Amino acid sequence: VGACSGAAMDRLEGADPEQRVLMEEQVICVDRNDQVLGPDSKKRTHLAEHGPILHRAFSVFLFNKDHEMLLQQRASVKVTFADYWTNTCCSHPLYVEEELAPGGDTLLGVKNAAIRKLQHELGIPCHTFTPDDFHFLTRIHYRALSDCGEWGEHEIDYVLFAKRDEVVIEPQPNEVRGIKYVTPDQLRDMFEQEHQNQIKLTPWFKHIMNRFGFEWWDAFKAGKLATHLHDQTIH
Ligand code: DMA
Ligand code: MN
Repeated sequence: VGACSGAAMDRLEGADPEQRVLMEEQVICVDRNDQVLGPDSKKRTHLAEHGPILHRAFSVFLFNKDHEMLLQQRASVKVTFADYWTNTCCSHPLYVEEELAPGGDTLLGVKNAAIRKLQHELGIPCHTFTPDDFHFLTRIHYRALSDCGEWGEHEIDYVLFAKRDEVVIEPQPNEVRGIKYVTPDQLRDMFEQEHQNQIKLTPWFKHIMNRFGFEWWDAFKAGKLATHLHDQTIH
């Protein structure tokens, strides 16, 4: 009876109540060309046994006045990649007009979602940013399973860079366990620590950094990010 009972079928049994509710959010399913297919729940799309199902996501990289990058350690109650260190803020635009393509502008939808989640995860007031403050670099299509193999990611991830001299941050404990600003050398040290199994870094963050991130970071510091913006290729 056990394995077939309703409770045992519920993959979120024992999960944090807030995270359980968030698993009902309707994310945007897309095809390999990032064309919208329709809504589906965060829960269904992230189950490994479903693929996971390809959906739209974003990754924000926020820098301070010295061009240090803000990292977060994901909360222990996150269903996927709990306790991993990662870039400033990641999530999914939702299947609502403001985050799909307001006025036909998909990128504006993604940026609106970024503003919403910077407040939700890090307590950065929504009025801190306007959509124009986010620089869109490129889209990355990737798939990765989380530790236990039951959950995973399969996304077209919009990479956004932003810089603010001063920002009010109040990490929300249900989402974020810790934060820190790092220089490129400090981040390279963290890559080394993860190599020695001392810390965990999310697969998308490692991939973005190794493929493009360090180069973009240098360009941003030199005021030369413009040549890297709005890449139409989905990598
Ligand atoms: C999902 O991030 C998005 C990427 C780019 C991995 P997440 O698991 O932090 O989403 P959420 O904060 O909505 O749980
Ligand atoms: Mn996802």
